[in-house]
Amino acid sequence: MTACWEREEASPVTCCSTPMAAAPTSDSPPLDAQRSEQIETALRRWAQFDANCPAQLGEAIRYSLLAPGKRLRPHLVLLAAEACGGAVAIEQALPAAVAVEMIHAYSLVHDDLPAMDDDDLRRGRPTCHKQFDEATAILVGDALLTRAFEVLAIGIQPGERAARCCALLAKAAGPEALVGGQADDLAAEFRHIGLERLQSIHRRKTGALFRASLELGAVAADGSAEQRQALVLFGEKLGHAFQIVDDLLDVSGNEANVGKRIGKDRHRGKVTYPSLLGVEPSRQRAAELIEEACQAIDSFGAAAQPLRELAEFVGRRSR
Ligand code: GRG
Repeated sequence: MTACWEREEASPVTCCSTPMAAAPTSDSPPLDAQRSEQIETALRRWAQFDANCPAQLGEAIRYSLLAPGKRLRPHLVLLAAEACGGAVAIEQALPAAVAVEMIHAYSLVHDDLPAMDDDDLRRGRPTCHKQFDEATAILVGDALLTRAFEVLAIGIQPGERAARCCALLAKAAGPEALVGGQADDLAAEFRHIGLERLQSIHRRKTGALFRASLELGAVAADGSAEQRQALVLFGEKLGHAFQIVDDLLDVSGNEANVGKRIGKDRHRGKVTYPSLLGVEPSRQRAAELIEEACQAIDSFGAAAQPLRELAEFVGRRSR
């Protein structure tokens, strides 16, 4: 079977039981320009600090946070909120979109440090520690991590909903998820691990933030328990597919497109989906996961169409 996102890009596709007008290109996520602008404006706003923040630290925070990432996670937050509560819910969820991008940006800055993945290129630019210095990059990560919770605590209303958002994002970013996944990923370098271990690492290192993005949107929009569960399942499947595609891009992606060094997984002795399963079976698995993700949100009907289109982009992305 040919997966929805493997079909001819130019031809109209029917995928995840709902027809789409035309597939966007593999380079550009199918994102609403107005919503993208809302996200950028909110990120810029929350990346302003008073005079107590040293000028160079503020500059380095903005350098990393406002760099041209795809903003998949903040869009997922807003699309989940919209699916639950319509257009009015987008405004309510905006602080959660900012918070999750801050956690993501912090994790990239720290991952790039010499003690971790030791990278010099990120989002098509020198990594934070190359552009500034190592101590600054560590502090940028610290600042983004803490600022994310300030944004949620102040920005999400009412307070009880803000507390739920803080708790779920803390869990996703903590030792049982993002941090633990990263620790196990580093420990697995130059060691053979099986598929189950690989999936456990990526469920925590990559998947947890995807899952949290969808759940944050549902909670910020006060969605029902059924809506939240469906979106969480969508997030889990999508996060899994995203990581498989990320591994595939590390084998065959274009460095200029991807904006980071290619071939690093092999260089660092990392077991990946293509190294364990092979390239074609990995592609097939990613396609199945995208289909399953779309099925998980069937009950939303047309309200979740933008989420389905974003899922398909994740399957076909080239950056
Ligand atoms: C330092 C606690 C800690 C965790 C680091 C981010 C991370 C965990 C590792 C980065 C290595 C890596 C390739 C992870 C795979 C998934 C991933 C996070 C890819 C980058 O996400 P994109 O493509 O990035 O959404 P942009 O730049 O578009 O936002």
